[in-house]
Amino acid sequence: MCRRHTREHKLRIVADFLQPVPALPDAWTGDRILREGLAYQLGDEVFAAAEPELSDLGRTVTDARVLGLAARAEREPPRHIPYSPWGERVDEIEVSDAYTELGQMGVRAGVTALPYEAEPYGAKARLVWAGVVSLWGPSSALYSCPVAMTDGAARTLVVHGSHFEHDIVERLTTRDPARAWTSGQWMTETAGGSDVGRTGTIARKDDDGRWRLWGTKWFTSATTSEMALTLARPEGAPEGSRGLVLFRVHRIMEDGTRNHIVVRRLKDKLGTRALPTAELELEGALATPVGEPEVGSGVGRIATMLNITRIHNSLGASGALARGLAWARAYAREREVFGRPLHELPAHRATLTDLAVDYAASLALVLRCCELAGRQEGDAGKSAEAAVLRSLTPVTKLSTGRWSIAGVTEAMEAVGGVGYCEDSTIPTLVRNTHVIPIWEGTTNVLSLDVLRAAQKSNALEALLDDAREMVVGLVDDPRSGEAARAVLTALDELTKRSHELANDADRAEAEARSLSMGTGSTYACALLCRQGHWAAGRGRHQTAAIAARLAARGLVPPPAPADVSLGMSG
Ligand code: MFK
Repeated sequence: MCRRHTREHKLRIVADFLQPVPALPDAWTGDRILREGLAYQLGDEVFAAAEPELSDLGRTVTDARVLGLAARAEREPPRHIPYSPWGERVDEIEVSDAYTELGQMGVRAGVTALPYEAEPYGAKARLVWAGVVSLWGPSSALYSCPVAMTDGAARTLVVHGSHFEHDIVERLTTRDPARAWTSGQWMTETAGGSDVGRTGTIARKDDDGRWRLWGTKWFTSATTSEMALTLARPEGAPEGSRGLVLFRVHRIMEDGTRNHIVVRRLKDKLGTRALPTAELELEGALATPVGEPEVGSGVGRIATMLNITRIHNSLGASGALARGLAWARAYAREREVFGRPLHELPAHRATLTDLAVDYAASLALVLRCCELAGRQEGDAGKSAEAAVLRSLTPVTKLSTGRWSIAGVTEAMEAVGGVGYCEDSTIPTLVRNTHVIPIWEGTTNVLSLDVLRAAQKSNALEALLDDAREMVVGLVDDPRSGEAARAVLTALDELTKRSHELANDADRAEAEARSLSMGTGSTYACALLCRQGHWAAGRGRHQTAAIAARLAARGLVPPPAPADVSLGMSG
């Protein structure tokens, strides 16, 4: 081959291997599902008031600078510095300044403040906040984790704490990054991860009346936080959750000295790598009970925190789906295969449609949680709504968690080989999403929580009734009618199953997951039917079509296997 031909050949190979560059769109204007969901929930007036800040944030979170910060935060994992150069035990944890900057950006945007601000959104602040977190979260390199726990801690102190903690709540909910604190949530121990009743940390009261904690916390995320809420068992208190009390612990004391907390090591995790997660030894750490230290009140009080962090977790799931879908769409617009643009190929269009359905269903569930939570927080909520929220929170967390794993994996496949390569950043999205069903209670633990809520306060019945009310008037609607009828059939099936399980505890546990997943899909479909009907009145028909597709996929999974021993046999 002559030299000229060799050069042309090389150039052609380079050109063949060049991929067109997909650009993530503006996260607000590029996301019709989020815009319509918020418009529906907020109403015209509040939506118009909130849109400028949402639109500014949406533009920023996918610009090159912020995406660059997120990528750098992931590349620069936290570092544990156990000792000072002079041998003093310091247990400092260094995080990437890119990670810190992403957090400051969130704090300014109100990711911890908005739900605590009475003006200008009132009881709808939690919904506007959901919009802000939906935009910022997927670009935050998991700074969304400390934000979740900070919000949960603030709410817990508001509900169960004393007026002495007012200044702390102000620190946790400020928009000023220079004053802002974050909080951890130290629940997990080696024996008690899901089974928190097995918590081994002991609380002892000193002669001077101060409480000190002794024990090991095995998986503590955001370990650079100024404070944390944690459970401990006062000496002599009974075994199990009946003996636990909730405490507030500060990493650094008011006089600037370190509390008695040793960092054993940082965790080497599959994902969430920008986020410091550590094993901690509490060696007489000074702590303050949250509220009166009534023995046995701990789990009930930390549940206030869990119910908030589970909403954050669900926003993490829907945000991951949004980001995965945005990547898949951006790529499909650029890529040509088999002589046609990828986005025109029917098989690919069908796949992306189902991805959009999962995202819309996730977002509908979590926005409904925020609507109800906002009214409860503003004391405007009715008690029937409290029951709906009680079971909707675990149902939303577990459903969106499962959907997000499947969805981001599908998005990676949609981007093909490039999506499998680290420098595309899509593997980071996939890895980070894998924590979503694990922390804040696994799918099965949350399914058992749905049973607990059903048994203690008829909360599952309240949720199913709520869905029925949403769709009963829509059965003859030309666009939403068929999906509405499917919802009613699914509700009958779920009600029948839950009644059958009432007297068989073992069977109820085996069935809890399918019952909960079925409730998630059915309730989401009811919400989308209702929103789809509203949107159709404004000339937009996509949401009714999404509800129809969700219903056509089947709302209630088959019951658990009759013989549950197969998984463990042979
Ligand atoms: C993108 C952002 C992501 C967010 C990141 C956050 C990172 C955080 C990292 C972590 O900390 S992960 C660790 C999370 N750990 C868990 O989620 C624990 C999982 N286990 C459970 O959820 C168990 O269901 C639970 C420990 C709550 C139950 O334990 P028990 O000992 O079986 O409790 P029990 O006796 O059933 O309930 C005790 C009380 O709490 C009861 O009230 P009473 O005392 O009035 O009877 C329950 O009704 C109440 N309770 C339990 N769960 C509740 C609740 N109340 C309201 N809501 C709930 N969810």
